[in-house]
Order: sequence, then C-alpha cells, then structure tokens
Amino acid sequence: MTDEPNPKMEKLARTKEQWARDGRALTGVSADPAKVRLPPGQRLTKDFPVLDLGVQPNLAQADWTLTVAGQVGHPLKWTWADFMAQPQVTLTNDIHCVTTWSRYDNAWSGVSMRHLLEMAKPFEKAKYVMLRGYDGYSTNLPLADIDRDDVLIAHTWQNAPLAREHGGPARLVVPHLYFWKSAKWLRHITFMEKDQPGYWEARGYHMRGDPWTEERYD
Ligand SMILES: Nc1nc2c(c(=O)[nH]1)N[C@H]1C(S)=C(S)[C@@H](COP(=O)(O)O)O[C@H]1N2
Ligand SMILES: [Mo]
Repeated sequence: MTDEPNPKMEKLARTKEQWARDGRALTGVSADPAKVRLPPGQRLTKDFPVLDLGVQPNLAQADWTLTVAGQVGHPLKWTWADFMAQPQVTLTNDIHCVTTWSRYDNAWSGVSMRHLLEMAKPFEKAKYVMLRGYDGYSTNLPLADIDRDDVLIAHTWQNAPLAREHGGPARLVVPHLYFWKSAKWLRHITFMEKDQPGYWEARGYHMRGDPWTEERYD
C-alpha cells in the first residue's frame, strides 16, 4: 500500500520492519522438507491466526473479479461465475508464517494456478509475478514458484467458504513459501520480466521467502 491509513497498521509495519532488522527468529539452520515437517524456527499451532494490514475488505462474490495482466498472451478478467466455471481442485497442505506459526493439514478448494497459467499463457520473458489484494496489499514471487501443482486460488478452507478474515471470497495459497506470499482478497496478478518488491518485500522481507532455508528477511 502506498498510503497507510490506520495507526494500528502503521505500528504493525514498524514492528515487522524492526524484526527484519533484528533477524528475529533466525536459527541459522536449514532443513530438508523431505525429512522434517516443521521448518526451522517455526512452532505448530492448531488455530488459524489472522494476519493482515488491518483492512479486511467486505467483498460480495458479485463484486469480485480477478484480473490477469502484464506479460501474457491472453489477459484475463474472471468474474466469480467465470472463476467457479474453471476446473476445481482440492489440496491439503501445511502453512508457515514468518511470524513463526505453522499450521498443518489445511484443505483448500479452488482453481489451480497451473490451470490459470494455461489460460493466460505467460510469455517466455515473464519471470516474476506481482499479486495484489483488494486491501491494497501486494506481494511478489518468481513465476517458477506459482508454476507448481500445490499452488491454487482458494475459495474454500476445510470444506467451508473461506472466511472474510482469511481472504474470502478468494485468496492465493502458495504453501511452500512463507504465508505472506499468499495474497488474501486476490484481485490482480501481473506477469513481469523483472522482479519488484511488494508490501513486505519493500520493508525488509525476502523477495522469495523459502521457510526451509529461512528466507525470512532480505
Ligand atoms: N491481501 C492481503 N493478503 C495477505 C496479507 C495482507 O495483509 N493482505 N497478509 C499476509 C500475511 S503477512 C500472512 S501471514 C497471511 C495470513 O493469512 P491468514 O490471515 O489467513 O492467516 O496472509 C498474507 N496475505
Ligand atoms: Mo505473515
């Protein structure tokens, strides 16, 4: 977000920038996801914490659209009906937040990112994406990190419609990276030749964010 409308959000941003400067929660150890389920420096939680900038858009499905633009052969703008008419998948995965909580076995349903890539046909030169939410949040990722079987745009969590506070009506889920990459209230995907920082990436957080090698900070 370019402007920071509320003091709570301002305080959160300052706190998390300080964590980045301090290298909070860094263990200096890497782990192999094939051998260890919990990434280094993480602790397991059974509840589902809510983390965002304090602005939770109240979006009806009828008001939701997803725009796919930038370096693609077929730019898209999906309405809710278009989105629901795409092939649907259900995937179960673990999520890991940079603030050190992890949550196992989340069942998500929605449209796989590989399907969206087939529809949008990114150009060869497109190597990065920027995701934007209806709250003004943004986060960047290498294209290779969304071109995976486990990445989806989810409208359902644990067999129920995704709650507003968790990004409903639809959010991105990129389970192999820290959860700040999984944009809630997903509005826009831009394909880019060059990488650009999103909201947290411009505030000291890592451009990629692999929890197994603790890519917490820049
Ligand atoms: N649109 C949007 N997406 C967002 C955020 C946000 O502030 N706005 N916060 C990110 C962060 S820091 C985390 S940890 C996860 C939290 O998702 P949850 O609230 O469902 O646990 O959402 C990510 N996606
Ligand atoms: Mo986060």
